[in-house]
Amino acid sequence: MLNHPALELVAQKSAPESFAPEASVAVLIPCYNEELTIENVVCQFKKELPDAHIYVFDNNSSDRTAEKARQAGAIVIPEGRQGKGFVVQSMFRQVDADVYVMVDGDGTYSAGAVHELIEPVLKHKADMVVGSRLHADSQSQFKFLNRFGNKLFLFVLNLIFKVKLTDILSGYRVFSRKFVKGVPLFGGGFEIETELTIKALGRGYRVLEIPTDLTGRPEGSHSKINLFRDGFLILNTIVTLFRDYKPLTFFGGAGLLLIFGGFVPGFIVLFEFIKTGLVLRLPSAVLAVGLVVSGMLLITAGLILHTIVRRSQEFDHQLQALADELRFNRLLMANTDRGARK
Ligand SMILES: Nc1nc2c(ncn2[C@@H]2O[C@H](COP(=O)(O)OP(=O)(O)O)[C@@H](O)[C@H]2O)c(=O)[nH]1
Ligand SMILES: [Mg+2]
Repeated sequence: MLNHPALELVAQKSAPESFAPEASVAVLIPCYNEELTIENVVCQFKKELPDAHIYVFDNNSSDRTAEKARQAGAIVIPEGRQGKGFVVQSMFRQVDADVYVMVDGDGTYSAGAVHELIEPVLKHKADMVVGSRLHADSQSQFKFLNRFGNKLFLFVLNLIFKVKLTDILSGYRVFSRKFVKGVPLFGGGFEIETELTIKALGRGYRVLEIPTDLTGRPEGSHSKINLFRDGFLILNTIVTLFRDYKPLTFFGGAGLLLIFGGFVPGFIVLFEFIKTGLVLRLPSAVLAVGLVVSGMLLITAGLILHTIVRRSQEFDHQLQALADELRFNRLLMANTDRGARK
């Protein structure tokens, strides 16, 4: 198990969750036209986790995905809004469990690895465990462009959020109930994994990566990801969440750039003025003032937003503490009831 030192920077959430001794596990499989593989995926997870409920969220598949999943013993739930992100939003809202396993329906992840991924959540050591396909200990079959795209986004995200993650786009994850019920998600498509990772970091949840292998899809099965459209959406999500979660760095950085940009024409005008006593380049003077004033405005916006984000984080923390207390009381009452009945 890999407990990444950088991830320990992530603030620990308050009171530990108290799962019942027999914690319920839900396996969530988002699916769009996966008739070739879904049966096998459901059967393998049933074998590994015989007590778990397996949910296949079928997103308007035009093939026999739903039928095959049902035959294999999964609970099939249809989702009308097309897109993996919308499906994940529905899964998180509709399914009730203590531990949630999310995995692709294309059979590219190993069901056998699920125990290693679940353990940290069961032992209250993590709120989100990510099966990392790009870790040095993983043996993953990636297409060249996919590997390149993954590494590029990884580099940008690690730089912005000052972490050392090894995979931000993995579809194999395990979540605690607190995470699933506490994180608001808005992404509709393949940007959902990026959103899950950034919001987990930004909101102080404990994130853990465990190396997992990725195998290729079988002959005739096709990935639904569109490199350019989805790549753009993922980048857009990183930038948007950077703005929302670190406004001072985002606006402050842009503001400083403008101010330094304004120094160039500003100094030229200033030196000429010192030498000749005249402002010979009026447009340069106006440009310099414009850039510096715009930069200062951006920094001010960053400072205001930073305070708002801090305050809302405090508010969020208090809400989480309240939710923890309610959950704890509910479990206590359930245990007392059980004891009284015995
Ligand atoms: N429900 C739903 N699932 C989707 C959609 N697009 C892809 N998926 C599923 O999401 C998982 C990951 O998609 P995949 O094409 O394997 O992406 P990749 O692993 O990045 O190549 C698979 O189980 C797909 O069936 C969609 O629009 N709706
Ligand atoms: Mg896949």
